[in-house]
Amino acid sequence: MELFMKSSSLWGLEIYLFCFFIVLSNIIKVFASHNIFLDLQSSSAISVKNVHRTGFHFQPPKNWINDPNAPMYYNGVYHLFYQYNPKGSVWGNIVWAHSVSKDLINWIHLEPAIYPSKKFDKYGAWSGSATILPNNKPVILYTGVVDSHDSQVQNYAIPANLSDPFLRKWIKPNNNPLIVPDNSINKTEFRDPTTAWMGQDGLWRIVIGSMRKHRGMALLYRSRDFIKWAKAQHPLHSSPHTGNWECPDFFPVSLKNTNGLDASYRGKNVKHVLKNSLDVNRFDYYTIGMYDTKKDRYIPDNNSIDGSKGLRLDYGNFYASKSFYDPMKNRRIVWGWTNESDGLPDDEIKKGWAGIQAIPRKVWLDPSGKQLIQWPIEELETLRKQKIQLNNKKLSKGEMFEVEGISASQADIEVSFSFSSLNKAEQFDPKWADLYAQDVCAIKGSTIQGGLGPFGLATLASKNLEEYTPVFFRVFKAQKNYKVLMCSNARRSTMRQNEAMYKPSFAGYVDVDLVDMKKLSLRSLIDNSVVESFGAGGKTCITSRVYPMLAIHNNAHLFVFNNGSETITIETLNAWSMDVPKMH
Ligand SMILES: *[C@@H]1O[C@H](CO)[C@@H](O)[C@H](O)[C@H]1NC(C)=O
Ligand SMILES: *[C@@H]1O[C@H](CO)[C@@H](O)[C@H](O)[C@H]1NC(C)=O
Ligand SMILES: *[C@@H]1O[C@H](CO)[C@@H](O)[C@H](O)[C@H]1NC(C)=O
Ligand SMILES: *[C@@H]1O[C@H](CO)[C@@H](O)[C@H](O)[C@H]1NC(C)=O
Ligand SMILES: *[C@H]1O[C@@H](CO)[C@H](O)[C@@H](O)[C@@H]1NC(C)=O
Repeated sequence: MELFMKSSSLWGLEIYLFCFFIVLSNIIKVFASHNIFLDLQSSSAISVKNVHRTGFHFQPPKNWINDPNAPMYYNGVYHLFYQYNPKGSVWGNIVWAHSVSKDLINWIHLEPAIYPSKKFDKYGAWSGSATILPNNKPVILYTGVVDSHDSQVQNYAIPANLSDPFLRKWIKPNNNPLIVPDNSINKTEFRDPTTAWMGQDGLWRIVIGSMRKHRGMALLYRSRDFIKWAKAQHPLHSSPHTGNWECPDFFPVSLKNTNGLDASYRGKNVKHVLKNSLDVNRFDYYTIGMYDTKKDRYIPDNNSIDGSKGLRLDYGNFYASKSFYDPMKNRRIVWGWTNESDGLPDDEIKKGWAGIQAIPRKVWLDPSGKQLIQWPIEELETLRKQKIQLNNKKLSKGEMFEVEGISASQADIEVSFSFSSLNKAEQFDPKWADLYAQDVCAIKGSTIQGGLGPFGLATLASKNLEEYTPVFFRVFKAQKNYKVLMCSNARRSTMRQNEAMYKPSFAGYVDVDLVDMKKLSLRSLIDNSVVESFGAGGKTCITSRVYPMLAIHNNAHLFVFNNGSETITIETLNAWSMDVPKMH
């Protein structure tokens, strides 16, 4: 039930629970990546046309989707599998849907690759990852559910025909399951195997997400032949009070450049990243650290903390992410699931679809070594159409102007802001030190005028700002340094009256040194019901799902605003209408 605990006010919480139990008394549990509504999971879509359907984000023609699975590049083709309900638009009946692409933008949807059928996955085929074996043979590891109590095992699947360029058919050999939990493991919290990597000793290694008491853990397994797996004595890493670790992702990053590295890369000048999706609060957290290959343990750097005070891949709606190494362009790419937040399951049934994948992002280590950088893959730029550009425009306090000449409901906009001094930055209240950035954004929204900021974009806005989702910066002076808050605030995103509508003031801090460079950049991908934003070149990313009533299609507007007393200069602004890729 932790899902409901995030309602911003107690009053909202009561209403939420109230509606919930009236409308749907048969919610049986909150599990894995979803609520379960038994009577709805096979209600098929009434229709799929919907004003909030996205234009250029990945989604199938209809129905529910969640976690991205086993992304990979194989013989000229990118593959994306994902958790999918073929029968309806709430979670249920999960299979591995399969789509292929030459450019990660235009997609062909194929038949499901894996679906429950055998003893070892009869009750579910859940998330997993792909590994390309050295003989250029892909193999998928995934979690099978073996009984109605959600007991989990790990299985493998292989392509039926390696000459089929799309690898349409997958076989689940009869020597499955490969891994069953031993007595020390809670078999209902044992899932989401990673891509395997090979150590110097020639053994393959994977981690599997789990928990003991409330300690989240990445259980380590080793194998010589990919078939017989043995659990290592210690997890690769674990951390108390973090709850179950879903969808772990473990990969090396280069200290030298932005190139990606294969999971098995063993060289100098690398750090490692461990990402976990924390079931308790539904965000994707990561640490940066050192992989001690002798002890087979991962040790986060001292300034990189596990759990909900740590770094997030995205400070908004982004979960169950998974990365892969793309040998074609020598980069690492991360996919993440962005769920709906427009209310009750009834709304999803009316829409006929639920869930999208965020735009794939190239990911690499910041030169500071302290955090990752993420940036939309360059292929996205092929969808850019009409462009408008402007330079050197000043915005004084309270000023706002409209970005006209592009489609504001489906756009890519990049702005770089500068200012001449930090003197007007507001004081950072020491009481906020223990709050999440999101709570500070709730206190200091875009309508509360400030010193240096708030300034940024008002996206998916109605003409008179009855509705809008501001994405903005606000600079504070703290005791020792400046703190840069980046917000993507959905509080005023829709006029729709729906108590279950989730309208969080998502926010994160941006680790930049403004003393030397008095500049901040912002890029937002706006797509009907998504605002996916990248602050300071991808240091802080925030994705919001919003459901405007007025600011739709041609009635959506896009503004740049400044509500701080320090004058802001827009050094450059480039914005494009975005085309719709082929997805069928
Ligand atoms: C495997 O795929 C290739 C290429 O599509 C096809 O020509 C061949 O007939 C397939 N083999 C089988 C056994 O289906
Ligand atoms: C195993 O995990 C489930 C789900 O989190 C929990 O309800 C149960 O109490 C756990 N069992 C043990 C023995 O810890
Ligand atoms: C990190 O902290 C540990 C324990 O406090 C200490 O032994 C170690 O030297 C520190 N490492 C670095 C790189 O500061
Ligand atoms: C700026 O502040 C004013 C005054 O509170 C408010 O009316 C306006 O909506 C704010 N602008 C934005 C984009 O939030
Ligand atoms: C997405 O939906 C919102 C609103 O219902 C929930 O609060 C989130 O927990 C949920 N996110 C995930 C990853 O399930």
